[in-house]
Amino acid sequence: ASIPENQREAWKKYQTKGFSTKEEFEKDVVRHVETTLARSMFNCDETAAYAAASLAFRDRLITEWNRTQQRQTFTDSKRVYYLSLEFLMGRALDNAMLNVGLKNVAKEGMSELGFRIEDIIEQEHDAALGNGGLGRLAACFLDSMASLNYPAWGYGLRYRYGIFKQEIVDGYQVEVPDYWLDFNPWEFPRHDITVDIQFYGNVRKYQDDKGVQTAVWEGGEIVKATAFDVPIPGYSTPTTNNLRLWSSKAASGEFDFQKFNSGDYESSVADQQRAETISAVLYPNDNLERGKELRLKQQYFWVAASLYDIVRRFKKSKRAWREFPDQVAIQLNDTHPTLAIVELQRILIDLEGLEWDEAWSIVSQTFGYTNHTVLPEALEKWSVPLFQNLLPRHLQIIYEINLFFLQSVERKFPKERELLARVSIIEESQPKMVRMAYLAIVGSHKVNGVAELHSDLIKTTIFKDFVRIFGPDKFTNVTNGITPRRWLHQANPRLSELIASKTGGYDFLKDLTMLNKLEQFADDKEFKKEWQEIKYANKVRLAKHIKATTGVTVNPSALFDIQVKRIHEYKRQQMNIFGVIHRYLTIKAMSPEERKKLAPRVSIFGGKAAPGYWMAKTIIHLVNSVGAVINKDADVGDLLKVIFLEDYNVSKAETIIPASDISEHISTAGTEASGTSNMKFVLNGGLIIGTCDGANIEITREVGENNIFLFGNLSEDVDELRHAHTYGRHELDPNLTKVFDSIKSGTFGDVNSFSALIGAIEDHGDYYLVSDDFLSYIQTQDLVDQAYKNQDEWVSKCIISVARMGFFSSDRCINEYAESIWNIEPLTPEDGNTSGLGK
Ligand code: F58
Repeated sequence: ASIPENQREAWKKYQTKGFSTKEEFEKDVVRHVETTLARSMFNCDETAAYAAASLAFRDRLITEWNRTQQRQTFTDSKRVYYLSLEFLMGRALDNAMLNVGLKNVAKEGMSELGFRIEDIIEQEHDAALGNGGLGRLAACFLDSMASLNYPAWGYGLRYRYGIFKQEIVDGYQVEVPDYWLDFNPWEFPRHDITVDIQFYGNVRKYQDDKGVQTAVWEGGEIVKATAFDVPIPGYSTPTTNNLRLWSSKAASGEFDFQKFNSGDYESSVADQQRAETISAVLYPNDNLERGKELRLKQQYFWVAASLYDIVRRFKKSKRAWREFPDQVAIQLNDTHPTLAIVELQRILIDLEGLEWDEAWSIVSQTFGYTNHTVLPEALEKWSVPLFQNLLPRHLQIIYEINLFFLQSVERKFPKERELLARVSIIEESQPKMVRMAYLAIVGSHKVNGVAELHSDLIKTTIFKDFVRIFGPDKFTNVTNGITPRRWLHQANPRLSELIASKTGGYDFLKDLTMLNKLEQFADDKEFKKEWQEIKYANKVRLAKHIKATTGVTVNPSALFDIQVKRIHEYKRQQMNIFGVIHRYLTIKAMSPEERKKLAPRVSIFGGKAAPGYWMAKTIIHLVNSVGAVINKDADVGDLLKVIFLEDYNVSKAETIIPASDISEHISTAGTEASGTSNMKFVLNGGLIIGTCDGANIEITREVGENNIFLFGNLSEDVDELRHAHTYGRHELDPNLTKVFDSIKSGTFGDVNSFSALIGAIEDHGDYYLVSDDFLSYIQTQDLVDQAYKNQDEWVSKCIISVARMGFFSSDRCINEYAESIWNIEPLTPEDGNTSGLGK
């Protein structure tokens, strides 16, 4: 329904522009307090002030959002759709204020109304719809896509519960549900945009008069998907993109009235609840797949709704189907959305009547697949019987895809029987399994890893056969990046300001390679002093947080050594805490004179363990138990403190990361696909102690070997070492044995609690090579101590490192995807002047 020409003048006259001055902002805030929040004048606490300020910004964003969408529709440009089951967004208000360039306006406005902007920002609950790196990467990508003016949409699930809140009770992790939707001013419910999603049922095949076979998927159950839109503002651009999250509801509406009237109230409510369960909760596993039916249901629900939406938008353009890949690029964030490949093929052949080959050519040109792991336990597989029951038509199509694929392999490599079994999308196990990564490879035109080493590894290990089959050009690398807007400007405003003062304003936030201008100040006394002051202030801020949350006093002049990330054996937090115990034992054995020469250290840990990952929970327990002993040992005092920070999340990361002197990225070589917090820490002027793994390798190439503390075995040696552990004699490093002895003697409480952790290393082959790397780890930590003593040199290293981090902007990364995978161009108002309500 469009307004006729005659009436449009009136519309144009009152077109919303959104506030741009302090006065207009204040007016919006007061209006929202009085009307939207229905509060009487002057009855406003910090929660209400946060709500009103957010609503004022939301109004502005949605106006920009509308213009962006009109522009994209008008120019009919190719769009990219980023499909991710996780978007770890964190807080939105601060980001929105900075990206639209009105933080100062808001700050002064709020202050006139009686509030401190910092307190208002703190009111916001994180949007924590993700587990870790993969989800946060998706959030950084949204920021970059909008900041670079790409016509891009994110599609995800609107979980009612995000990643659980972690509490530490008596040293143990306790999970508390994260109900974050109580009040969320950042989403727009679109009750008019709904899609019916089908599950279960049967497939009936019949022939029409012309003998053409058609498959009809019928019966089963229908669940309704409703869209919720979250505006994504670009930094200092006219673009506000969209993140569309789907929420599930029973198709029948509130509840089944027939059942209700016939007295079956309970079961009518049960239907409703079963439908709502689909988008109820984020699965809290990080790098582990468990094959639960509800998870597959989530995947199909989200993928089917998103594809319906994408296809509907394409159809409005009235183009021929073969032009679909010129208009649409779909990126699969890991294998979780792989069903999209099957669903699009189904739409084209079953609903739109295309021939198989024509449809398949469209499908396989549309998709790109990003792999994020080589860990076998994280590769998705779904049991065929489960599939058969839930998505019978999709299973048939998968079998067809597999048949045609295997036939082509057979033609190319006629004599290689085992090859067919190895690359089959269906694994011939008991029960049979659908290998989602293989399906994703077969159905995409590009497959990429997320750091150079990782992309090489997938080509030579898990996907080796596919490189032979499809040729090497299908496989590529796009090294991850992070958005400097959130991870420098927002998290570390003072450092950002200092950099701006030396590089000619804030342009570096749009072109991060401009940081290289800092290198000339690496020996500038005045500059170094300011640099150090900022780091110190950031450490003071974290020390306050530590005091407030743990009660422990830490000295901000001590070296802050931080490892914050999901707890996982491959990430080796256990090696870190064993190193801390080693340090403790060393200090205890020293004379008071010797102790005076030591550099004081604060070892800081943070991260969640998957609720069912017992070994990870044991690591958390050990860290807390070690902290409890060391922190109250008067012998040690300030020389060593051990802190476990509860409930690590995006907003806490913004406080923690700028406060590091050294951060730990110490995964067993070849296991961490990329890592992205490594980039965040260095960008904030901290150095790294790390293994030759993931993006650490490229960080080393950029900042130089002298500015990073690398240690440990290389990925090419890992197999050999593991083999030796299993079949040879496996002698532990004597330093590690001493650490184990002290744990076993009860120094840190109940011995049995930690026996599995020690057992994994002593008796079960030390799969993650903790012992093999231990000596080199503690020796390298000693080098860190030495280096830190020379503050003058240390600060120069930090400055040089920051100056060389330009490569790791997610802007660079998104431009690479746009050029080599999506084939899309940026779109700004100059490119497409929209008539009517547009600019
Ligand atoms: C992470 N994967 C990688 N997966 O571990 C990390 O090296 C990389 O930097 C990052 O992706 C971005 O590329 C990761 O976070 C998950 O959390 C999945 C969640 C869903 C289940 C399987 C693991």
